[in-house]
Amino acid sequence: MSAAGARFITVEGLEGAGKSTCLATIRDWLANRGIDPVVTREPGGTKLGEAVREVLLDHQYGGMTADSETLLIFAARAEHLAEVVRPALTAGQWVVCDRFTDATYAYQGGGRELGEERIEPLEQWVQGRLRPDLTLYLDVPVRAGLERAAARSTPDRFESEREAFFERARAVYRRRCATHPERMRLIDASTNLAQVQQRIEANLEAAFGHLV
Ligand code: Z5A
Repeated sequence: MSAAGARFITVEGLEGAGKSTCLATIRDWLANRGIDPVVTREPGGTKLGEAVREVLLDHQYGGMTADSETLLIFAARAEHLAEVVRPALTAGQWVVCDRFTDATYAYQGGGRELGEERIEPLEQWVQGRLRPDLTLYLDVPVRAGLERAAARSTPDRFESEREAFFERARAVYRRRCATHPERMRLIDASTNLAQVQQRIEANLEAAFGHLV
């Protein structure tokens, strides 16, 4: 598992929640303490993972079943853990990941209505006991997030889903923050960027301030 001191941080949120800003804030906070983390993403982070990501986001595969989608995500995750995440943690490097398994619970479990009982065994199989040390979930009302995301780029296969899909995903994220208080923090991301940034820094300080 991780060498003493190395930590695994994940960032979650619906479209337009502001994950990119959050990742930059985490990187700066760590850099100010002399830590240069591995910053990575899911799906992705490896050659195979990036290829799977392209398939997942491509409208061409719009008819994919929820089962196929979930299995592809976990295949990419297995590769990502083996090639990137576990080696870094073992070597004592911090890892910051844009989305991880909470996204599968939210999007496939909630959005696609697979339910968590389909995802739990895969999580166990692929991750064993590995869980993030801290997960920052940026919470934003669905419509506000979609408006922010739409202003940025053409919608991909997920971004083209109906609002009800994202409402279900948001409900799962919020519920998981309540049921996993040891590692998940809900951050109100509906306000201006400076305020969101302050909340992120406060959470990092509370979780790791005593370590770094
Ligand atoms: N997916 C899945 O289904 N299951 C899984 O297990 C995993 C993933 C791991 C790709 O992920 C898709 O994969 C994703 C779920 C699925 N679905 N989609 N779409 P992704 O992480 O690449 O997807 P994304 O949600 O599109 O992420 P993003 O574009 O990288 O980041 P973001 O959080 O959506 O937003 P942002 O780029 O940081 O911000 C968006 C815009 O809003 C930008 O112009 C900002 O300047 C603006 N913004 C951000 N915060 C604020 C505030 N506070 N005020 C005002 N404006 C703001």
